[in-house]
Amino acid sequence: MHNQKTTLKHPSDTVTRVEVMSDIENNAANRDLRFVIIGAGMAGILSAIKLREAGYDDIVIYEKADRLGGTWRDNTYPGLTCDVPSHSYTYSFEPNPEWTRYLPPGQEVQGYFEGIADKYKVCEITRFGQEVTSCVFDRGAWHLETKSGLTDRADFVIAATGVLHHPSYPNIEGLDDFQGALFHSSRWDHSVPLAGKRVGIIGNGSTGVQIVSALVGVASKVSHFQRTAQWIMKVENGIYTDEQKAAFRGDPALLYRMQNDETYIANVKRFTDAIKDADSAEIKMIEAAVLENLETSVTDSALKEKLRPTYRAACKRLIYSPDYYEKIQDPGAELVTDKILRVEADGVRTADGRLHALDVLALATGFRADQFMRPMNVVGRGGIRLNDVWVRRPNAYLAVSIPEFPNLFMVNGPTGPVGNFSLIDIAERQVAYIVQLIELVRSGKCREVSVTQAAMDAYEVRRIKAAKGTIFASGCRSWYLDAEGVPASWPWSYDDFARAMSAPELEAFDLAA
Ligand code: NA7
Repeated sequence: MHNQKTTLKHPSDTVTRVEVMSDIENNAANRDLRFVIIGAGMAGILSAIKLREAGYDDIVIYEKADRLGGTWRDNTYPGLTCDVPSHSYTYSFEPNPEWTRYLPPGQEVQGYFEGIADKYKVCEITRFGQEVTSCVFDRGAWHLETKSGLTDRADFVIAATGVLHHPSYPNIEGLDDFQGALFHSSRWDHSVPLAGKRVGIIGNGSTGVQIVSALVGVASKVSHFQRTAQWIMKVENGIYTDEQKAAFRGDPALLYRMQNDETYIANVKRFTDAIKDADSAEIKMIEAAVLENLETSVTDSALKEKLRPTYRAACKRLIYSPDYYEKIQDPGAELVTDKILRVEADGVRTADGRLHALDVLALATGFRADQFMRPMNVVGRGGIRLNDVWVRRPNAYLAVSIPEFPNLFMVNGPTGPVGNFSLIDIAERQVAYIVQLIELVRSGKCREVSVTQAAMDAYEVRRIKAAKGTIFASGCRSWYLDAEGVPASWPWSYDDFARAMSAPELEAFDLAA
């Protein structure tokens, strides 16, 4: 091991990069590195597959639940649908000819991940029912402890703990007084009957909208409590016929084209370019399409006004729905926009004095998107605590690395791209980047790798400045915003992200011996 800093100038400096790679190939001495991956959702499964592919075999995944799947395991609410087209919501190396619809039902996505985990024998290296509570860096290694008291040591930790993972419960008076069934949308209680019942749903993000669409016609009455009108884009969710699926199965080139749909990719790029400019034609097009649909689909003028958003489209995450406007006009549905005063034994009392009598109340109130791997106690070099580092806002260099937390990387960590596109693609790029950083240790270039404080600070200054100019900061409340109202999502384009992830700029990293 040596102490010298590697001087790779830029990701496009291919000559130097080739040298790094051949160093790695020539140096097989350091292959007994141990890896802990935290979380067996989409990103954890991916990390395990890619680490093995890179030649590492001492890997364990700690998963707090008894099943893999992450968000697709936790969310089982009626109507659950991924808002990314199914063929784009796959690992690039595992296309799936069996998707039944343009936008996949949640259960199918869960099934997809279970199938991949089986194929790549991911469960064999997963310890289920093990919640990591503590992760402390000491004398060159990470020391982990789980809730049940299991301890472990690792050279590298990959936190694949998800973004929308910790339910956000609303601060509404009287929730405990409700005598009916009450649960968060991501903790749906399937033992509670819904047919013929009066169901209330608080929240109209993607989740609330999907639940309402699914329950109208099942419940005797659906009361949808809306605090802020949403931009809801009509997207038909067509089925793939047996003939189409057979064609996908029999023609890998066709399946590849489905997976890499040029129109969809172009739309994602246009969209991510547009978020940098609230006056872009793209955002105006989205607004025009949504408002036209509102105009033509909703007949009652009072309801139309209640549904009309008063801020810019894409400020909050855009909602896709084939039928929400139709469903909310059903005689069995009511959009309630009066402020919620409190929850009482029999239902929800609104500011107009009305009691909305309910048997079931679902809280589709979103997630605490600023938690990431917390509440885990994560302690880096010299006893530095992640909770203290993140006291103002969670952050990480390019969403991946934190100063003084060597050999710990995040997938879908803070400030990464989250938006109306596939997080799988984002995670694949991040994992490829992380594997390149790990290779620096395997090749003997260093023992510890983490971003320098200077690079982190410069990144944050640049990021926050850019973030304040994005559509996300154009005047709405959303889970994209941190406690100071600064958007936490990647503020640049998709291409910028792909470029940043193509190879680490080694000058930004502290490569310690
Ligand atoms: P979101 O998009 O965070 O939506 C949460 C919803 O809950 C939103 O409509 C909020 O209203 C509403 N909310 C939150 N707290 C309250 C209180 N106290 N009173 C009334 N209404 C409240 O969560 P989702 O689960 O729908 O979607 C999360 C992501 O999952 C989504 O973006 C996709 O990526 C998949 P607000 O708009 O803040 O007025």
